[in-house]
Amino acid sequence: MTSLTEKDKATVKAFWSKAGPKAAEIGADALGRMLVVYPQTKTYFAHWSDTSVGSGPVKKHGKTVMGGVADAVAKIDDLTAGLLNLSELHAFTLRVDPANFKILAHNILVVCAIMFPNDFTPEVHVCMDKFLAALARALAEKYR
Ligand code: HNI
Repeated sequence: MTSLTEKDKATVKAFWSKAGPKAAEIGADALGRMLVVYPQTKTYFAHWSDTSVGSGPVKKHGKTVMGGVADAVAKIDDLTAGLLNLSELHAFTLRVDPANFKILAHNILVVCAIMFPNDFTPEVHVCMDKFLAALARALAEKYR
């Protein structure tokens, strides 16, 4: 487990200043990919009318999830405390297997690489990977 250095945090914030305005688009694409490539994740969304790529619920929830990521960028200095409520929700109410956080994080990375070919440098890639891993750990906090 590697924690974020001050330089990592600055790199994440700088990349987010470019990617943040496109968060809804990133989220919809990443969530759509997750549901297609890892169909076991669809079980959590059985109450939706449609889980296919580009559908209304996927777009709407993609935006919601990225709101959580934006919040995490803002709370990057203490993700565990910052995401406690969200962790509680996923652990006790939604009962999402925390292994799925890594799967969604991976899909977010894939979409960032596709959408920002110039800004998503190898250095940014490493920092975003560390950040999303830390976010996944913070979301898993309440499962212990
Ligand atoms: Ni997640 C609801 C953020 C990963 C299943 N999720 C939310 C909400 C946010 C959120 C924000 C809305 C909360 C509220 O209503 O107060 N989720 C995040 C973040 C990640 C994540 C930041 C990781 C990057 N969630 C996942 C994963 C799954 C998941 C991997 C399952 C595979 N989330 C859900 C479900 C809901 C949800 C299910 C409720 C959806 C609904 O229809 O209301």
